[in-house]
Amino acid sequence: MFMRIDHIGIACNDLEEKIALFSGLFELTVVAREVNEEQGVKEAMLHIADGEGGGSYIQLLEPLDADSPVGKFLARRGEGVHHVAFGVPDVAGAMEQIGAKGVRLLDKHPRHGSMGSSIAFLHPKDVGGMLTELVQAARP
Ligand code: CMX
Ligand code: CO
Repeated sequence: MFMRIDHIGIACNDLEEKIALFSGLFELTVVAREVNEEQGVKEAMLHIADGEGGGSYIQLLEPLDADSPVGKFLARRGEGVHHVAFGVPDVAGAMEQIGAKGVRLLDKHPRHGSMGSSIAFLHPKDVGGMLTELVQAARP
């Protein structure tokens, strides 16, 4: 079902500061910057590698407001790893397959993710405490 790790999402108080940190430490390049109102984030994707059906990235996330998922996470736990995203060939199919196993889907339908992808989230409490994102990358 999973083809690769698409990205690790990191919650940040200050996006520009963390872009400078990660790109400096690991020699990574920012390949996309977006505001995703629906997800309540301002974000940057730092490219690691290309792979089957899409690439691998670090996703840096600054909340647009305190009430958003990342805003609440920062208030409760502080900066750090917020979620892990896995590449799938068909996000709607993966949602159906995983939902049938009793995992709570946080999205009824796939939503818009970074760089034209389609995404959906699984409840962390049903995945060993890991907030999990499914990603179907945009067609090249
Ligand atoms: N990782 C692991 N556990 C988490 C978590 C996270 N990121 N966020 C919350 N939790 C835990 C809480 O600690 C809480 O556990 P306890 O009951 O043991 O304290 C439990 O989940 C439920 O918490 P809650 O108070 O209901 O939490 P929220 O209202 O903040 O909702 C969640 C949590 C996961 C349902 C919500 O953040 C969500 O729907 N996330 C999906 C969307 C998202 O995260 N978008 C931003 C990223 C966008 C992108 O990647 O493009
Ligand atoms: Co993500």
